[in-house]
Amino acid sequence: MKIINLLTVFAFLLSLTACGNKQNTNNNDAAIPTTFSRTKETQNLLSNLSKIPTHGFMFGHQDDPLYGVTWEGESDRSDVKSIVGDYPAVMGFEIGRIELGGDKSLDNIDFNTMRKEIVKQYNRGGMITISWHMDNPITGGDSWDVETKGVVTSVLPKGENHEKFISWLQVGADFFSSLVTEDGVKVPILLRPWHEHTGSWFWWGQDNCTTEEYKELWIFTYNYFQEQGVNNLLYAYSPDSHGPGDIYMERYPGDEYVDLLGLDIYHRDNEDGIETYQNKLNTILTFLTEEGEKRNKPIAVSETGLETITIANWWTEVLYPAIEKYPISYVLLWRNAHDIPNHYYGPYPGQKSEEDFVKFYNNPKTLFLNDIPNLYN
Ligand code: BMA
Repeated sequence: MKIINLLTVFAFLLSLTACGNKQNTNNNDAAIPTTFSRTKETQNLLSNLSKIPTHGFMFGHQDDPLYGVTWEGESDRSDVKSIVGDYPAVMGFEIGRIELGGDKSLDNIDFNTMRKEIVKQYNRGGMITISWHMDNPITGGDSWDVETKGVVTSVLPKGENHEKFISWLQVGADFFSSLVTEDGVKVPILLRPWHEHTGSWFWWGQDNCTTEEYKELWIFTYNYFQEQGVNNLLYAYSPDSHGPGDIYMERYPGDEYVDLLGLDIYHRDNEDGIETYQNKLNTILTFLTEEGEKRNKPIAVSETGLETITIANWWTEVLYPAIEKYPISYVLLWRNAHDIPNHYYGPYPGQKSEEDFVKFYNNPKTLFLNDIPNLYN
């Protein structure tokens, strides 16, 4: 554990609150259930997420315990841990293609293995977030298949694929409900449904549905999980980096359906793109800081990274200065693929930014697994 102020941790623990059911006060929409419930641990996670920025921000990595640049499926291994001796505080998992009912995700991960790793991360005291690149229910293509328009229309009530869509959501609901520890605790998950919708590369993206349809898609999904008793989910809204303000909020489904304001933003074009990346982070995180305060919601960089980390001091000179002044609860780096050459965003032993990552880790504001207070009490 790095040296963090123990008094602050103590104050943090004292300030934890537990909440039960919450009444929904919006009476205008008949589709909204009048009450919803969350497990105690899930509600505690939400309260604790808002308090994390007092200490710094959590470090997260997608698929961290499942594989790394040169390995796959080795128990307790992690590229991040290989370098700094500690796991990321946040681990992201991807359930794309679970809807088809098969054993493996679109990234070839067995869902039973994924379930085990999710429960393990919870037992370690870490946080879990899940993304879902759902296939295109009209064409059977993947979520990037946007040639056929009207996919969202087709899955909404009255659409020709509505029943199919419900059956797909149900597979997800069953998976979330199956994330249970040996002691019977349901593992809290921060779900990021219908992410990066301000771009148009997914069938639920900007040019592929209307604002009203997008909101309906979100609210339908939320209500469906509620109705199925999935009470271990928090919901992250995570647009891509298409401008702040109006663009970010245009399709926001409403405060009652969102728990965290996220941002998916990548550093592209290597050295040439440093300024663009940092400026965008600054602009959008300034906006999110205000919105988060106004709406009483935690904020986060829900996906980021520079593919192949071509800049040796990227962690301390590019990423850190662009995010450290904002009250983000976490930053999540995208995956270290083992089967796609050069598709990695986290460090690994021998990678050129390794030393700089150790510096980043040693900064008291970057919180890894051993640095975080209990998230679930
Ligand atoms: C993308 C890429 C793909 C992957 C998808 C879902 O950003 O990493 O290779 O299939 O995420 O994990």
